[in-house]
Order: sequence, then C-alpha cells, then structure tokens
Amino acid sequence: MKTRAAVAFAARKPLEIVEIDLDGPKAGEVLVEIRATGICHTDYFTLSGADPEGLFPCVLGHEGAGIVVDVGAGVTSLKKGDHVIPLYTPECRQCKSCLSRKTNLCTAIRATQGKGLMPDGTSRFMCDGEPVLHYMGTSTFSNFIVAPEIALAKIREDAPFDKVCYIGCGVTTGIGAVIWTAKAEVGCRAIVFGLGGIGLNVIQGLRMIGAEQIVGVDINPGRKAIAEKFGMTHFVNPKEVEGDLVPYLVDLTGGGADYTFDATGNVNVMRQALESCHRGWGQSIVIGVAPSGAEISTRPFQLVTGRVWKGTAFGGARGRTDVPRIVDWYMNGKINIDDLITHKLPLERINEGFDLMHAGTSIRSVVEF
Ligand code: NAD
Ligand code: 022
Ligand code: ZN
Repeated sequence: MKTRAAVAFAARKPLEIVEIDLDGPKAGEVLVEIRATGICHTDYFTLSGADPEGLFPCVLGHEGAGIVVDVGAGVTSLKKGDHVIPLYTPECRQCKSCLSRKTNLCTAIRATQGKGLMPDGTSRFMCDGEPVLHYMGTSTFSNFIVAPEIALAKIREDAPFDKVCYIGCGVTTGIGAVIWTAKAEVGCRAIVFGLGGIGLNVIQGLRMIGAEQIVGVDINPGRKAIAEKFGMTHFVNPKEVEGDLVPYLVDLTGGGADYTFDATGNVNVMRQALESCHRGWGQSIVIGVAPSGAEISTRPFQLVTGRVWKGTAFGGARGRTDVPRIVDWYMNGKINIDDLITHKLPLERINEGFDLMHAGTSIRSVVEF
C-alpha cells in the first residue's frame, strides 16, 4: 500500500512529505494508521546528524497514537479497530529483562530496532524501489506504519489521539521517572532541572504522589507560570542566583532534596542535580539524553556520603502494562496533558514544529494526520 510520510532522506535536511510504499504486516506484526504524533528532541537529534546510530533515509517519530488496520499471522493480543500507542521500549514479557522485574528495557527486538529494521531484519518502507528505514521501532511521522505486536500498547477507544500521543514518550517518561524510577513518596522534597516537555511532567508526577516541596530550575523565565500551574512550589532561575547554585538549592530544600531530576540533557546540570541531593539518601535521576561522547563527573565523596545517581528510559514504564493506565489517568482527570500541547500542525508543516522546539516557544507540537 501507499502511505504519506515525512521522510528524512539525509542528515541536516528538512523532512520531505512524500508518498512511500508500505508492505503489509508479517507474522507477529501489526499495521497501524497513525492519527497523531508529537515532535520530540530525539527526532531532531537524529536528523541533525549528531546521533552516531542515526541511519538514513528513515521515517522519524516515536510519540504517536492510532488505530489497528490489519494484523499479521499469529497476532493474538490485538485486532482490527483497536486503538494503540506505539512503544519505542517494547514489552515482550518473555526475555530475561522483562522476567527480571528489575528493568523495563526489553531486549527481544533491540538489535534490529537499533538498525532501523523489523525483527526479521528487513524494512517495510520503500521509496522509488529503495528501502527506507524505520526509527525506534515506531516511525510515527508516517500515516501508516507496521510495528511488532510487542511494541504496541492497547488503549481505550474514547481517548483523543491528538492528546494521548504524548503518552508515547514525554508524559510517561516524566511521570514514570517519579513513580517507577525514583519511587518518590508522599511528603518528599524534590528539585526538577529543566521545565520543558519532560520536566513539567516530572512536576505533575510529583504533585500526584503528594510531594511536599517541588522546586523547578530553568534558565527560561517563561517556564515559571506553566510550571506553577502543574504543581511547582518554588522557581529558581540559575542566572539570577548570586554565587553557586548548589548551596542555594541545598539551603532552599533544608539540607538537600530527597529526589532531583535532570530533564535538560546537560552534563553540568546533571552534576548540579546530584550534588543538590540530601546527604545520606538523596537520589538523582538522569532523564536528559546528553550529546554523544559526553561524560558526567562528580567527586566520589558525593556517592560515599550516600547520594545515589540513577538513570531512566521511558520513565521505567513497562509499555503494554503501564501506558494504558496512564491513558486512564488522563481520561479520569488525574493528569493534565492539554495545557502542554501548545501547537498543532498538519503533516505538511512538520518542519515548523522543529523550529518551535528550538526557539523554546512550544512545550509540545502535535502533528495530526
Ligand atoms: P525541552 O527543550 O522542552 O526542555 C528543556 C528545558 O531545559 C528548557 O526549558 C530549557 O530552558 C531548560 N534548560 C536548558 N539548559 C538549562 C540549564 N543549564 N539549567 C536549567 N534549565 C536548563 O526538552 P524536553 O522535551 O523536556 O526533553 C528534556 C530532555 O529529556 C532531552 O534531553 C530529551 O532528549 C530527554 N528525554 C529522555 C527520555 C528518556 O527516556 N530518558 C525520554 C524523553 C526525553
Ligand atoms: C525519547 N528519548 C529521548 C527523547 N525521547 C529516549 C532516547 C533514548 C532512550 C530512551 C528515550 C534510551 C535509553 C536507553 C536506551 N534508549 C537503550 C535501550 C536498550 O539498549 O535496551 C534507547 C531506546 C531506543 C533506541 C535507542 C536508545 C532506538 O530504538 N534506536 C529505548
Ligand atoms: Zn521522545
């Protein structure tokens, strides 16, 4: 069949909206009509050429929602008409990682996914007779995709695609970092560095679990008002702090935070986040993805005195299990997504979404098909 898609033909070139060919689903695979997709940093990171694993031509996008159109042989958990969110972190429930219950990093299809291929080692996308690669197993910048059954979360049918697509990455990463990675508890004090599409979801996760103090740190003063709406209790602009930021934050939190979160991807900020944790028990969660080759550092004394450095992928969420629950939280009014979707664009204007992200004008731009 044919599908309309925004194709990345090469690094550092704008996406091109073209009709490409899509093969039907093979065994264990599902054909999905994508109805909406968010635009996230990793898509740009790959397009910019800075991602050493980036391969071209490919169809980017990893934050989508849509409807099952057809299923391949052996697919049992999904049927035509089901509403789904594609998962860049699949959940096979059979690999060593899934069975460990200690991580969400399912390994069942990791090797082929990283190469832009389906589990059988081939691509379903073609353009002018040449294969076009998949991306993160999702490729949600295409109106139709083929994805493995284990990389699709079935969600309720009354959930609006143009909102719940954001649960495919940003919402789950931010809220999950609080509840599954940090396992933060009621009454805790926390600091969130970076109040963008991820950090604001960390803030609403902290409010949800009943944090006592939620400090937000951002160099963009324009983020203060929206962060307050989502539950931030104190705002700190590092540019306005006299002297070092870390002692200022330690003082503000009465000796350091129980939990800190980096949602900037800046390694200097990651160090500040660790060092503003409370001595003896504070935990710092790295969410931001740093430029390739970057390194983090601190004095070992920081760890010897009981601070803990952790990282999270997709908020530690087990996609097929946890994503449908987050959709329920949204539908029951427990979490706010609407106010974070600041821009909506048709596919033809997807490149403008990248510009809005860079200018800091948008929190999330969503493309509707
Ligand atoms: P964003 O651009 O919307 O937000 C980043 C915010 O950080 C901005 O508001 C910016 O002003 C602020 N900032 C920049 N430098 C700062 C500094 N020195 N001190 C304080 N604030 C600073 O980005 P986002 O969509 O929120 O994504 C944040 C990071 O999370 C990215 O690195 C992204 O790749 C990563 N991410 C990770 C995962 C995961 O699973 N680990 C998932 C999604 C996104
Ligand atoms: C999503 N991310 C950033 C912005 N939006 C993001 C990027 C990378 C990861 C998670 C979220 C990530 C963390 C750890 C891994 N990845 C490795 C997982 C593993 O090895 O099992 C990651 C993932 C997918 C891909 C690359 C890296 C890919 O499909 N290319 C989950
Ligand atoms: Zn993302």
